[in-house]
Amino acid sequence: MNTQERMSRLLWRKSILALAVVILASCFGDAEAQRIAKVPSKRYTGPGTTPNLRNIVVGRCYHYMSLYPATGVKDCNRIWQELTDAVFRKDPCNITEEDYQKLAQVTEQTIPCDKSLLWSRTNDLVHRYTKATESFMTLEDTFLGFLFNGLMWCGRTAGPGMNYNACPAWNECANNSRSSFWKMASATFAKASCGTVNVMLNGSTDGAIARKESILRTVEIPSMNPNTVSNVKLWVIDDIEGQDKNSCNSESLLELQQYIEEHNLTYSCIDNYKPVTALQCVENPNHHACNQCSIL
Ligand code: AVW
Repeated sequence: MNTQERMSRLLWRKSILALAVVILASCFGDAEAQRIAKVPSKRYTGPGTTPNLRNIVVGRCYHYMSLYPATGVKDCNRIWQELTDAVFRKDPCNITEEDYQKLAQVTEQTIPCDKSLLWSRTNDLVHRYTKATESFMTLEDTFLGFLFNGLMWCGRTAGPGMNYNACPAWNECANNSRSSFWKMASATFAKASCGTVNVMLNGSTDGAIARKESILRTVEIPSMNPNTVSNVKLWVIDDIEGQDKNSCNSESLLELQQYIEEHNLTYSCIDNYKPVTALQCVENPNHHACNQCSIL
């Protein structure tokens, strides 16, 4: 066999070997891909990530700064980046409040004393009230709350990006991407609150005035600083058409008072705070409770 023949045989062997390697690799690659595809992706019961989430969050960020210049200049793209860093490539049932700490830092805001308005079981009324008066601020009126209010999001373990098909519902797992976020945001707001902190409660609901597992009880009251919060003032508001099931001297309120005082905070309570009753009367002007003589 001459040199040329030996060279061509060597080349032929190398080509066969390379081909075998390619075929084997693609077989194993396919097998791996099929194995992954066969693992059933976990189904969550909540809706998936809100479509166009990035545009909504970044748009709200610029909108808030234009509405409230006192917010200062925030880096809206960095805020999006911190959200994705908190949830991308992670199990949506294993996201903690700590995962959102950087997001909390880049959205930091000074909360004016005496302006915080917390709430429990009054979601609709409290926000109608702060829109109408602008004299108080709920969590959803703060920069962080405004950015994410009403939105849904979760990542996926398979790679970067959001899961647009389904996300865990609020109670589906303890540390889910949505509930951990709102706990972190509520704690941040309560810690930053000072002076009198107001709380709007619903005097017409059955059962406890604030659920045992409510964010108000489990996160906000324990997060307030007794050195900077001078008073926790509860407003117990009855539905205009509803019954007066709870008032400041009800057992449920006295129990909440004790809980507040156990956290070294000072308590006060007012039934049917008139500015809120007046707002209820805008929509029910003929109701007997809206008679000028009864609200004045
Ligand atoms: P709430 P909180 N499923 O009226 O004190 C779905 O009792 O808790 O008031 N969503 C839930 C669930 C649940 N089981 N539990 C709570 N939520 C969410 C931040 C949901 O978005 C503010 F600063 C529901 O509308 C207030 O001071 C909301 O929690 C305080 O937390 C209200 O439940 C209100 O939370």
